[in-house]
Amino acid sequence: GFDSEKGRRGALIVVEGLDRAGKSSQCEQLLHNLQTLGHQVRYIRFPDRNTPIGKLIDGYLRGQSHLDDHSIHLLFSANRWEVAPAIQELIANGVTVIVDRYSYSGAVYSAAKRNPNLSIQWAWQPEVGLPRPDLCLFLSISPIEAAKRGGFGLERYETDTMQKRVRDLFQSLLELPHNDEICVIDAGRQFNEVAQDILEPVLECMKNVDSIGPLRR
Ligand code: DGP
Ligand code: NA
Ligand code: NA
Repeated sequence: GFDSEKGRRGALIVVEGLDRAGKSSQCEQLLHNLQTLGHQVRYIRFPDRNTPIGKLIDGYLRGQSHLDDHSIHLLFSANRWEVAPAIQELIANGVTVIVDRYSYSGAVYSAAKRNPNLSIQWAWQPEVGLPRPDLCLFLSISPIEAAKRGGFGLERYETDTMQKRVRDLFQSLLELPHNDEICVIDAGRQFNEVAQDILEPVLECMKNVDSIGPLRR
């Protein structure tokens, strides 16, 4: 890494967005770009389907099991909590961590079910105390552009109704005044343009990291 990075912690960079916004490909590209610049960096994604909790989530998403809305919600959150100590350690050791989906997806996808006993406020509570991202990049894509990218897969949330609700809920989160660490990226453009628009705020953020705090209410 750079001499100037010695002793500095890594940054926690979250990438969020709708299904088909290109999150995973852009995360891989960002990983590559940062490594090429000599930074220490890791890429992780949620849900992490490889842990015992992740396997329950995977079965649910594929429609192989049915779980109460609260129950699956808490499993998604537990899946983040089980990885949280490793994230803290990487960051403390100067490694920047790129995270593909995090607490915003957690709150929004569950609230989109419109279960009257599962508000977005309720959904946010189990996230409180997780490592707080230094920067959240929200990859925004219009429904028209999303439709051009081809049909949905077979997983549980990949329906027009669900995606429309998710879009509206993400939008309402973006409008909250304290969410100033969120950077909206127009992901409907050429891949390389989007990648460049992601890299700039990430490098800026990495220059300015300070002590990491917990997620707030
Ligand atoms: P992905 O592997 O990124 O395509 O995510 C799988 C699906 O799970 C996707 O439709 C978004 C959804 N999802 C991701 N995280 C959460 C979460 O914490 N809670 C809920 N309810 N859904 C989530
Ligand atoms: Na997906
Ligand atoms: Na993805």
